[in-house]
Amino acid sequence: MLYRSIIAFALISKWGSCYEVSNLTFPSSFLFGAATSAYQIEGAWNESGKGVSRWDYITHSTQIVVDGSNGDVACDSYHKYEDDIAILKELGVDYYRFSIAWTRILPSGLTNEINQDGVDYYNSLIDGLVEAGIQPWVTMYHWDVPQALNYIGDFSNPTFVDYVTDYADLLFSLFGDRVKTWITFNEPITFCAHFPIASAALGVLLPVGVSEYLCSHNVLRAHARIYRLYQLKYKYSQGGRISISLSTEYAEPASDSPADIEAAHRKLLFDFGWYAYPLVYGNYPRVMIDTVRNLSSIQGYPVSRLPIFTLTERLMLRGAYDFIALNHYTTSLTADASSEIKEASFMNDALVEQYKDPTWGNSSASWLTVYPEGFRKLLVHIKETYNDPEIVVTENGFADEPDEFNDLGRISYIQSYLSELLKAVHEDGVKVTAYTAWSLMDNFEWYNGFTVRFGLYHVDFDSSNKTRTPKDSASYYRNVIETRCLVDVCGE
Ligand code: PNW
Repeated sequence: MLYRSIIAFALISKWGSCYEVSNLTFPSSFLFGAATSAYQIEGAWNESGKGVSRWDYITHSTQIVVDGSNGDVACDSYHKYEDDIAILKELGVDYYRFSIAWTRILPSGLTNEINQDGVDYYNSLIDGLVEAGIQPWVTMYHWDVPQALNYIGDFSNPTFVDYVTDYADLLFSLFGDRVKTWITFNEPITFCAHFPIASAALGVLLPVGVSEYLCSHNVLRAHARIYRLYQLKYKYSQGGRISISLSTEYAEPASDSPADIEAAHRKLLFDFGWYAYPLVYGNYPRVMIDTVRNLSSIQGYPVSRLPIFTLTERLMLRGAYDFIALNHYTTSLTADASSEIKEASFMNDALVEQYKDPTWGNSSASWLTVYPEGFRKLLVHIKETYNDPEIVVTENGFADEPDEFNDLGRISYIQSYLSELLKAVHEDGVKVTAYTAWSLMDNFEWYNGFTVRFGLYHVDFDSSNKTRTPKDSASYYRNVIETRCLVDVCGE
């Protein structure tokens, strides 16, 4: 009780005004989890037969990570996974969402050579979780493409669809007896539409405006293949469920003008609908097809830069999900910018201008501003646009500075975002069934290296033990899971 009052007081003093937290409760069937990904935590980058991934290569051969760091050791979870299971138990989560490093199972990316040490590692982790009463939720691909496949163009190369389907088939056969929730890909918008810009720093000049769409097209084709493969070969005996984690910001109209309202809606269809529409309706959103076709023609391309699905692909895609998996962190104000045509790129094609509201709270990551109301609005948008699906939040979290143990910003973020989730469930009837905190512990934050932290647990990267210590947010989250309530006392 004392602890709760301290938090409430601290929030008031830090932000001046206090967000009113809901006193609704989480249904008993609602699941709570925490997430990580392989490259961000495992370390052991070249141990026990592991092959080289894109991220091993990027961090070793460029200056692109702000602090010059890499994931060579990170949290050393390859050796310390038992510590990870211990803190998951301490948190009381229902499940752990982690990813499998493709190159730890298949060093070259192809199934000609299976690395038994890698298989043993994930078996130990999965068995340990099951023994602890924690469901293993597995992401197959969280950005660490085998470098050998990166050389042949990764998702831009349609052959990639075959390779990743073979990899998925192997994962189902190895782990599907115990893994019942699968995520094929983590955030294609990030690795298809944001990485081409990063690739420029590597000297790889992808055809921007084309490559984002090609990549996503092949990711969707691969996802559908993997989903159908599971249905035919494994679903009956294993009984699991599959989705693809889609990251999206909420697009809040910058003004009440019809043009801005339409622009914000268009942006949601470009960001989330790009993937959700094919899965729910079997094709890209109409506005995307029309806009990219028109722009392509004005820009002198012979055909639309947005590829076309075959009829078979559309049939395979439609319904290829068992729930909607949503990664959500933040919101941007969105204004119409259709009067000016810029150079071809996915980012420009939505014909919007986006920026942040200065009244929103900040985090240590410039892109992550705090606007919990946007979360509820996004959930309602998904319910209304995509046939009232089951929604599983596969990531949500807050960035702060290294070594903040008294992490009030994170507590406030989790509290307010979960509060909006509760309102969406109880007042708007959105079927959200699970929430995943990003991240279980501090880890390698991609281009931000170790300068920005997302963990509920602190990791002492200077110690050889990589000691995990709960931050105050871990205690808060544990309390929420235990009481199913965000405040001192909840109503019915
Ligand atoms: C996710 N955005 O990436 C990733 O899945 C994680 O690996 C990562 O550590 C985490 O979020 C925190 O960054 C995102 O710009 C990157 O909205 C950018 C955005 C969202 C998610």
